[in-house]
Amino acid sequence: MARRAEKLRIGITCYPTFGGSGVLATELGKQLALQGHEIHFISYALPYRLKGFYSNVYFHEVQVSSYPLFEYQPYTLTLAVKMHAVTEEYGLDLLHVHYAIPHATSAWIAKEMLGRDHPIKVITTLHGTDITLVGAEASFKSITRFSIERSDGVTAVSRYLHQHTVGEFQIKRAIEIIPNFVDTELFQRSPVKDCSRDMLAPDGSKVIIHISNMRPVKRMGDLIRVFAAVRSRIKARLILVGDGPERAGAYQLAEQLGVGGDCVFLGAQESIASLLNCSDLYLQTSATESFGLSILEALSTGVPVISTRCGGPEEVVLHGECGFLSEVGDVEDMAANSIRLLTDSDMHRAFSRKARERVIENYTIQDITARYEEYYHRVLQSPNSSGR
Ligand code: GMT
Repeated sequence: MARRAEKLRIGITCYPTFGGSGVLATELGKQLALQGHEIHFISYALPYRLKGFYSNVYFHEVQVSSYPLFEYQPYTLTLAVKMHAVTEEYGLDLLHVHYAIPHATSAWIAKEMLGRDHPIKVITTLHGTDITLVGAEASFKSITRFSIERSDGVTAVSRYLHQHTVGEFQIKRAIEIIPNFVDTELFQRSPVKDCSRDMLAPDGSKVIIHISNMRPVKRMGDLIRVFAAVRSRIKARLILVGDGPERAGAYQLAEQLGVGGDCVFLGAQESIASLLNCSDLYLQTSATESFGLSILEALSTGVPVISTRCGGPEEVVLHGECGFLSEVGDVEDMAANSIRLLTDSDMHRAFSRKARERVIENYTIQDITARYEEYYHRVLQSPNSSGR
């Protein structure tokens, strides 16, 4: 896709902690900066993927004030104030917010504060639970809908999320589908990359990996049961990366099922690429998943994927070609598919090759960033969301 020459000043807001939407937003910002755009991250903390210095990248910390009257800090407002200030000070062309709640609402407030004649545009990228769980709660639903309708541009990371948004919120406006991406240079099978496979899985065990923030939606019980069934047939280790409320329960269940010794709970890690580089299989058992960024990182590294049919993964994983899909909760099927892949080296090699090909053809950081750039220019040329 041909790149537009015009350089933009873009404010990006995301959750700075571990989580796919923050990762995606940060990598997008870094890639846009490489193209010469000026990027201003606006959040309450430095995004964790933004360690180090990057040319054309600025960070603006939202101060969260404490006042005895506030049991809950009004972050939505302080964020809006910072967006407004940064837009004025640096002459931003657009605010691109990731995860609707409350970022899209803050951006709308900032835009209103800038006044009717200000040319700023707001683009909201919907990521997942901002639509499927949190945003659909009664306490958020009307403001989520309002903020989507009032954004100048809206993108969703999968067809599944697009459909879900339109159905759940009766959205009439256009929503652009721009899928997530991965850095295929960083995430690739490499014999020289540090892997520590012997430490993770001594005595030639197969390595199954899972990466998530371990919330109920991930169905960690299913994950451990799938692994226990696999372990009863072959020597394997389950590497669990990330942390969250379901971690303790998963640990207990692994002990109960007698596979605790083969489950390695690593907690949050930065070196995901190295860990995937020494993995044989990626396992995910989610109830719903708008995309599944870790799936993409696994496929890019040539790691076949076992996943549930839970939305986005059905668009990314080609069933029977680079992974297998099962119904949500079908532990037996996922275990059988895992065993097939881990015991048939020809099948594993073919799936691994197809996985990498699939990512290179559809989900590279360069191609998807170009799609965002093209969308930015389209939105910048369109009339204001409120018809002004
Ligand atoms: O929605 C969440 O659970 C959090 C969110 C995040 O911030 O990490 O994850 C969502 O966005 C990711 C990036 O687009 C997607 O890869 C995840 O599939 C999606 N999570 C869910 O839909 C459960």
